[in-house]
Formats: sequence, C-alpha cells, structure tokens
Amino acid sequence: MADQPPISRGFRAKSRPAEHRDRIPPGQHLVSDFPVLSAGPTPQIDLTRWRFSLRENGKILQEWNWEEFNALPQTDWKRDIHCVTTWSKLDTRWRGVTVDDLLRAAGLGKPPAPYVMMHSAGGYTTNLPSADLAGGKAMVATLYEGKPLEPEHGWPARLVVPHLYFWKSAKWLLALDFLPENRQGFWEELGYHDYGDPWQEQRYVGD
Ligand SMILES: Nc1nc2c(c(=O)[nH]1)N[C@H]1C(S)=C(S)[C@@H](COP(=O)(O)O)O[C@H]1N2
Ligand SMILES: [Mo]
Repeated sequence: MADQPPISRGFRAKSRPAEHRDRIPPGQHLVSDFPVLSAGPTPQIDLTRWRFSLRENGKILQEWNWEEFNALPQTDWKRDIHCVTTWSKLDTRWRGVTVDDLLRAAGLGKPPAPYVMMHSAGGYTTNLPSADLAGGKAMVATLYEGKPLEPEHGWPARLVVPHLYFWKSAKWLLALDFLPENRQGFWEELGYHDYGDPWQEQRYVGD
C-alpha cells in the first residue's frame, strides 16, 4: 500500500474530510489519541533475556536476541489502523522488521506452513493465515513515531498487521508459530471473527 496516492487530483487538498472518509471502514470513527486495549496487565520484560523466534509446530526455526533483532533490515511504515472497538487512527508511523525479512533471515523464502499463531508475553495469542503476514503485509515493530514503543503499546516489539482489525497486531510479541492447520487465538476463541477484515466488518463469528 502506497503511503500517498501516486497522483494528486486538484480538489483533493480542499476536500480532506472526504478523502479521510474513504479511509475509514464501515462502523469506525477517527481518533487522534492512541487508545490502549489490553486483555490483561502489561507484562514485565527483561531485554537481556528477551528472545524472538520463528517456530514451526512449536519447534524453533530461528531465534534472535534483542541485539540480533535490531541488526535485521529495518523498514519504515505509515499506515492506518482500525480497532474492532470502532476507533481508527490514520497515518501511524512504525519502524521494525517485516515478516518477509524475518523469514529471509531464517533462510526461508516464504512461510513454512499455511497458518500462524502469534504468541505474546503474558499468554495472549492470535491467529492468521500465513499469507496475511507475508508479501509486505506485516512487520514486527520496535518503534512508534520514532520512539521505542510505550510499555502498554507492546514494548519492546509488537506485530503490526494494519489491513486487519488491530487485535491481530499482538503486543509484546515473542513468537510466530507456523502451523499446518488453523487454530484460534484468545479473542477468536471468545467469539471474535477468525479473520477480521475491517472493510468487510468482520467483527464477530458469522459477520
Ligand atoms: N499481547 C496482546 N496484544 C494485543 C492485545 C492484548 O490484549 N494483548 N490487544 C489487542 C487489541 S484488541 C488491540 S485493539 C490492540 C491495541 O493496541 P494498543 O493498545 O497499542 O492500541 O492490541 C492488540 N494486541
Ligand atoms: Mo481491539
């Protein structure tokens, strides 16, 4: 997704609200602050013991400590984000390692299995098809607006997968576990939609 439209139409600058409206999925409203939504307390994390891993069926394929993780190729993003509780936030800036670059660093050209479960410190999980993390669709971010993530927003590293409702963007992320079959994560087991496309308004099971 390009950060800016490739061409600028004459009326665009004068009709910013209209331009914003077509970036807001159905049932969402814009916020300018950054709400915190956590299912539990903010976990205490010791950076010297922090490890991030790619796994397959639980087995470690590749693991990085904090220093190694920060030596991976870094990518800057500006993206709109959409929470299922109906807030959307435009043009949020993130820096981190794309899942494509993580796979490459692990010697993999593509995800090793069709599904993936995200695992976070504190026990939060969320699931996706692997295709939704590859092809430039997701990153493991360590900076927000040029600064380390705030603890309650996922420090030291969180997933950002902006094309889906933000509960898929696991905070305090520790592992991506690639799986041969789909399993459900924390909110998905509680009745939230398995996929969560905001443009299709896939909030709950059956939407
Ligand atoms: N580990 C973890 N990740 C999580 C959550 C959580 O409770 N725990 N909440 C999710 C939900 S519902 C949303 S909307 C976003 C909120 O991110 P924020 O608190 O940075 O706005 O994080 C998602 N990632
Ligand atoms: Mo959310």
